[in-house]
This record gives sequence, C-alpha cells and structure tokens, in this order.
Amino acid sequence: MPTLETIKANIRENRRISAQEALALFASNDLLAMGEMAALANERKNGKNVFFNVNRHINPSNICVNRCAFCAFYRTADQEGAYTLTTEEICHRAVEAQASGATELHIVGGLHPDLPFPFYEETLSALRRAAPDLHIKAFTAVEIDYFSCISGLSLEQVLERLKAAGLGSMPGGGAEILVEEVRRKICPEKISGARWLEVIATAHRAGLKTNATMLYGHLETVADRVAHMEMLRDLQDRTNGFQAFIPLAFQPENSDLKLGISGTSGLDDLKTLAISRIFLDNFDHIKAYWVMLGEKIAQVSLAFGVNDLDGTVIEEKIGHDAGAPSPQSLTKSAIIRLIKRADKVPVERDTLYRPLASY
Ligand code: V47
Repeated sequence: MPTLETIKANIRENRRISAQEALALFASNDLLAMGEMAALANERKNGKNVFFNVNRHINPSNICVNRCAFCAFYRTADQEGAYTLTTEEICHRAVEAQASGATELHIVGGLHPDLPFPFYEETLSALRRAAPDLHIKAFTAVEIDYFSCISGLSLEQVLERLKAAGLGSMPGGGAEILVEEVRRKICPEKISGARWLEVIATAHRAGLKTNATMLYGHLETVADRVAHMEMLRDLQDRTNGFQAFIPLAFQPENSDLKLGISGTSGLDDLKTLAISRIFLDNFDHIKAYWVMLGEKIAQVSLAFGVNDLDGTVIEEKIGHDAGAPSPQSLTKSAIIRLIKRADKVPVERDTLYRPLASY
C-alpha cells in the first residue's frame, strides 16, 4: 500500500497519482493531510478564486422509463405526481431567470415515453427566442442516447440538430457509477457506463463541453469510485472536453435504495471531493453541489480542493424529492458571502468558465 508521504511527494512534484494511490487515500482518515494535498493541487490551477454561477434549473418532466432504484424524482406516466411542462411553461421560467440576472439554464428531465425528438428541438428554439442571453446547458448523455433511439438518428446527428437549435453545452448527470456491476443494481435499465462514455466522447468531438458527475454513498465501494474516476481521467486525456467533476452525495429518502442506507457523512464528502481533486489532474474544476452537500460542507470543501459552487439553482427537484434538507435556492449574495467567509475570492463565471465579475 503506498504511503501518504509518497503520495504527498507526488502532489508536490505535480505527478499524476495512480489508482492504487487513490485507494490508499480512501483507506486513510487523515482528512487534513488530504485537504492539504487537494488544496495545493487546486491552488496551482485556480489560486484563491472560487467560481460560482447564476443559473436556473428546469426539469421539464419527471416521467421516465428508466426507473432507477436511487431516484425519488421519476414517476411513471400514470402515477400521481407525474408532470410534463409545456414549452410555454419552460420559456416562462427562462424569461424570469434572464430578468433576474441568470446566465445559464440547466435543463434535464426524464426519458419520456411519448414526447418525440422534435419537441426537444422546438423547445430549445423557443428558449433561444424567449431568452436569447441565456446559455443552455441541457440533456445528460442518457437523454442524448434516448433521443437517438426514438428518432432513429445517429448520436452525431442528434447533437448537431440540438446545437443548431441552441444547445450550448451538456451537464454531467447520468454517470452514476460507471462500473457495470454497480449499474446492474442501482440503474439496470439505464445505458451502460461504456455507452455513457461513448455519448460524451461524441459530444466532445462535436465541440460541446460537458461535465461529469459521480453518485456516491449508496452500494458502491471505494474501488468503484476510483474505477469511475479513472475512466473519466482516461477520456479526458483523449478529448479534453470535460469542464467540471461533480461528486453527488446520495440522498436516501423515498427511493427504492432507501432501506439500510443512510446519507453520506461529512468526512466521506470532504474526502471524496479532496481525492477527486488530487486524482483528476486533467480536470480544471471540482464543483461542490450544495444542494446535495448542504451549505456548510460545501463551504468547508473550499479548503479541500473545491473551486466551483453551483449555483443559484432557484428550483431543485431531484435532490429534494429524495429528502435533501438544503434550501431550494441560494441568492447570489448568499453565495458570495459563503465564499468570502471561507477566505476565498468569489468569481462569477459563465457556463464556459469565462469570468464575469470578481467580488
Ligand atoms: O444523474 C438522482 C443524481 C443527477 C439522486 O453538470 C441523485 O453542472 C443524490 O447531474 N441523491 C442529476 N443524487 C443532477 C446532476 C447535476 C447537478 C448539478 C450540476 C450538474 C452539472 C449536474 O442527480 C442524476 C443522479 O446521478 N441523483 N437521484 C439522489 N437520490
């Protein structure tokens, strides 16, 4: 087993750490040592700056044919609570967001059994007209694969058509844990990990930036987490299309995975964020998603390698349907205060990480 001392020396000398070394970090509870290494790796890339953005999340529908065991958000079409927003309702939310100073829409939904592919194209075009200043970050790799299935178009054709309609980039959802054995248990109907990577690689080739997430704190082992991050690191070496890595802490209420699983611990959250910063040397940004972490862990994570906070959000369903105790939304001034009190410099960014203002 590699020692923390040899791993520290690697970080100091800016050398990539191995999967075995990442496993040794997970086996240790020396949180402060990991924080120190992650902070060094982060400061080299980002100094004292912490990015945040002013965005609005929209989930057009919760009807989904995938029925993942960890998900408390989805409904079947005939189930109570199932909803689908109209294009007008989606645009109304976008216009509100633009008027309140947002720069990004983050749009993800379920795999709807009836809506045809042109619905999504038309919605993007309508959004372009209704709120032309907003960058549209939309559709996980899982949705893009589904669009290809329901339309008979290739991945390349789907992505080109969505780009033409206004798609600016893609979020990192649907990755869960990319290891097949875990997917069989938590999301057996979902596309494979290999297919997720293939869709993302295709998006990167089409010139779309994406993020990558990792859902942790359920049935996976730490070896699964490291294998997941290694697949992402390998792909990033080939495409350089990922912007941020976002570990998502599993929220255990109201899903089929609830039994016997409690939420993640603060120690695990901070370790996972720090190790991701250390291991993913080719990712510029590690994002804390305060919705799943809570504001306080998200703030403390800024001393553990994190350099990005998402965001104002406004309306969040996926984590809150699963019992997340965090608020629905943070104001821009609350985010700025949170970052300043962590002794960092808040930098508002656009979706492509261009700085807009520093506070
Ligand atoms: O893919 C579902 C996760 C994801 C639960 O790219 C859950 O900027 C915790 O991907 N507990 C969607 N997580 C959210 C997402 C995201 C969020 C913020 C920023 C970005 C980005 C992407 O939420 C799903 C799934 O992995 N999820 N259920 C749950 N019970």
